Amino acid sequence: MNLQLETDSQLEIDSLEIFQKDILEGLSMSPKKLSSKYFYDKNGDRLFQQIMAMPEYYLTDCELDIFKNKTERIASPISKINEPFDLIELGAGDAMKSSYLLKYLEDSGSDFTYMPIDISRNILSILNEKLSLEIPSLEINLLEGDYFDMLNKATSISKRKKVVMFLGGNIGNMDLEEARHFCREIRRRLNPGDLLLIGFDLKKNPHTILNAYNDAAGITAAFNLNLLTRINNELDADFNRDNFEHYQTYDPISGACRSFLVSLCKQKVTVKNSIFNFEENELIDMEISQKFSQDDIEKLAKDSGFHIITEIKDSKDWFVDSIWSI
Ligand code: AVI
Repeated sequence: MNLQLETDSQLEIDSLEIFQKDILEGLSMSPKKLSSKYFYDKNGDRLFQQIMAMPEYYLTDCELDIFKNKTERIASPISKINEPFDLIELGAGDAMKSSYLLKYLEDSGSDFTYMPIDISRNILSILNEKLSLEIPSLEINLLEGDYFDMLNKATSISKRKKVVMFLGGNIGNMDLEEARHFCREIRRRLNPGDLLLIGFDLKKNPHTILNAYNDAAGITAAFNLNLLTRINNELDADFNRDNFEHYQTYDPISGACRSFLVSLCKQKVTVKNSIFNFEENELIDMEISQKFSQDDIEKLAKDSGFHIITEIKDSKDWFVDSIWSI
């Protein structure tokens, strides 16, 4: 027990060091950049829950429509794996969408272990409790940590076939080069017969997309500004949130939906004894939420060594879950 606590606090120290290094490096870049992967502290998690419930934010409902109403189509290529397999979900959260697939596979007699990967121990224990009640016969192996560390662990634990899922349009929070690298890294860990299921938000009416990230209630703005508060709290910094404003763009040609914070005045900010100067109207690049065309998805699959075996869209054709094999 003590050993476990020591390991946990060492993990916290390590991740704080990485956080500090990334933030200081990002603020030294030109243009300044902060990674949206750091949006999700406790308050950020709460704000993201609010975003998912906003009328403008369609992504969650679209993918839920797929998992809830087209479960059989999602399950079809997975059910064809005629041997025991592991179903690994990257960033599983509370498995709200995947639970429909898990139930379907379990009810139809598939022999599999569900391996949710998440960095949040809290969310994994909530998920475990929820799934144990909803699908008591489901075999679950919780993997807490970084995606690739845990994927390595999963591939070393068992040599069974693998189905890897990456839902929610999270692939869009990487630029195209990072997404290619990410998919290639997954590819390296898979074998023939394994599958990868990725959720992509599709290019659509640009107003619909921009509204989803530029909501009237200002929750997305608060979600971005919360990272400044997190840096203040964890890295002894003195960002004044009132001196920054959220600015969102969408380029319908490239599909890049980007969020920035704009410095409203010339100002200095101290983070861990380093001073950063901001000009009036200087930007911090905060997040990309890339939108995809069918061609973009095909190119990404091909460039990272996969081919698409099936795709399932929601009833509005706004979001697609694409299933790939190698
Ligand atoms: C988690 N991710 C897919 C969200 C997105 O749509 O890019 C994060 C988000 N950022 C602002 N709103 C939602």
